[in-house]
Amino acid sequence: MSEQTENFIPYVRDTYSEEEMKVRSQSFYEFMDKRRTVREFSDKPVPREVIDHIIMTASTAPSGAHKQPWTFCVVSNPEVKKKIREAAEAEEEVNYNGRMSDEWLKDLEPFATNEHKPFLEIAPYLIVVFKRVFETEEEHKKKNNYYVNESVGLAGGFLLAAIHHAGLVALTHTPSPMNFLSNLLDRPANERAFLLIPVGYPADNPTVPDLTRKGKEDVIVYYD
Ligand code: IYR
Repeated sequence: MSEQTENFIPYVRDTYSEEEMKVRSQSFYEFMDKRRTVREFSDKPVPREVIDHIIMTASTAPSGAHKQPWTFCVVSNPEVKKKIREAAEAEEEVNYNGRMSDEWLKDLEPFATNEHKPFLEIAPYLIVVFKRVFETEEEHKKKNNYYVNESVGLAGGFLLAAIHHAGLVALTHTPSPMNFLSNLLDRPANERAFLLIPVGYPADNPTVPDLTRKGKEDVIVYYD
């Protein structure tokens, strides 16, 4: 065996017939198509084990040179949630009153968002996804991570799919700027906040905007 393959192991996977693949791919699509961003949460507790499973699913995402350049901070402490809400609302207040363009504000109208973020205190868990822009193994010695945004974006997608699969809901929240999260959660200098994701059960009878998704003719271009 060549040197390169010495530390390779057999890849084991589940296999399906073409017919099974068609059924599985369609039913997974239909399942994922039911995912919606929800802004109204219940405060009903969620078992921590579920959160662990969801995050470990996110952490199976591919990453540049398998550096897994992510840290998931899970906030359930009411005082910390309150501080996060206050800091996010302070930033959003500025966003909605001058920092966002008129076009941007118009584009957001269908979602009825505003600077008030009660979900940051109501949802039982806030998952704060941090990207790790580098690693420090020894003092003053930086080790590179690669394709950090792509890698953490993929992990975020896996996270949302796992939340949906567990039967919970999430809101992909990107208060900006987000550096207040590093301070409030006392994160090290190599980490930058990437996404803030409240997770939990939806409130009773939640509503979501009446959206449609692009069809396959709009998102797929085949080159046969
Ligand atoms: N960060 C703001 C504004 C906002 C921006 C986009 I683009 C959205 O899809 C939704 C909201 C907020 O969280 O309200």
